[in-house]
Amino acid sequence: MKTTRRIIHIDMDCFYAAVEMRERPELENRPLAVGGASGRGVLTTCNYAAREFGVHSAMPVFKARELCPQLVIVPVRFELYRAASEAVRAVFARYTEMIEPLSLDEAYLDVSHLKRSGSEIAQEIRAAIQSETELTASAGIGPNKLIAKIASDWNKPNGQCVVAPSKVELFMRELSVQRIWGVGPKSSIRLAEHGIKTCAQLQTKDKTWLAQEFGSFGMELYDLCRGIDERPVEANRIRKSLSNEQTFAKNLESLGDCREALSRQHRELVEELRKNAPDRKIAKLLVKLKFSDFRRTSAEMSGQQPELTRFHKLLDDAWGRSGEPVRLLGIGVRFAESEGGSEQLELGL
Ligand code: TTP
Ligand code: MG
Repeated sequence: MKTTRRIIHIDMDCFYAAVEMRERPELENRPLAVGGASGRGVLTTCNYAAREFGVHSAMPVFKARELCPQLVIVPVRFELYRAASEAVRAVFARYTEMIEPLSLDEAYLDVSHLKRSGSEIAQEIRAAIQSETELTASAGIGPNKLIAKIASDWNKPNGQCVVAPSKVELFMRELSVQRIWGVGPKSSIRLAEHGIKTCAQLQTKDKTWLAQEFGSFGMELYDLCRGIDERPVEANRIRKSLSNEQTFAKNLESLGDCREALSRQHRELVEELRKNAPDRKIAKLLVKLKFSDFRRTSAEMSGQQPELTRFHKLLDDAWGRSGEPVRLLGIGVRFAESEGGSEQLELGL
């Protein structure tokens, strides 16, 4: 018999932009974006006033300015967001030890052991976050990670959504397959070719078909499209690697463009290593690419020092395997083996 779990997924609202508005109240009611300073001029995120104009994260600055000429764009101030993130996690820690952060602004909480309802707990956590950090958060409450994460998006910003176990079937039925964890653009295109857009449609396919189409992920999909997800909330995992990935609003056409982007991501990676893993021994350096046709490749080498020249060499190798433009570039390190868990932290910058 499986026990029923209660998982809360918390996601801060327009996180970097919200912190900037808190720091500069005069910006509060104006369309505001963060980022845009880096080489290719892409926004990291924006507030909800800016979203009304159609502005969104990963949008090139020139496009955002076209849509919203009065947009205020401020540079990223990572230290501030990290401090805010720590304050938010301190609130979580008062409720449960089972906290799995996914990034600075989101985390899963397992509150199965608590007596009160998940909804009540989420409400209280969000109120505490707001009074202690002046930032708002949204929450999803459900019987597993999959449902909780999808639900936290439902009543954003500053809202929450509960999906009781008895409501899972209904919740999944109309859900777009794209909402399922692990279903990327390539898979959703493939599914659409078979006339499958919703989870209900995907539920009609048997395991054999799913395995043929998606390999081992097909077995996971069989469960996920039914709202079944047994992944535990993994607290305190030891990070095995640190990486920085970026999907580009406009594909990188040349090796030169890739090198430029890689250099920028390298600076961020080194900074993150200094802050977050100063004592860890590096074992491997890696670069990964996703091309415009969605094929992926990666290259890695042994190495203890994250030197830019070595990453450039890896990039050259990986890039040479395809003539396609690049839509995603990742750079990272794997740490030397240490005891315990297996977290991979994506900065997603
Ligand atoms: P998100 O939770 O995706 O976005 P958000 O918090 O800005 O807005 P929402 O209200 O829709 O949740 O990401 C959290 C933060 O992570 C975001 O404020 C900026 C940063 N970020 C990146 O660095 N790169 C990205 O590609 C995205 C999407 C976000
Ligand atoms: Mg967020």
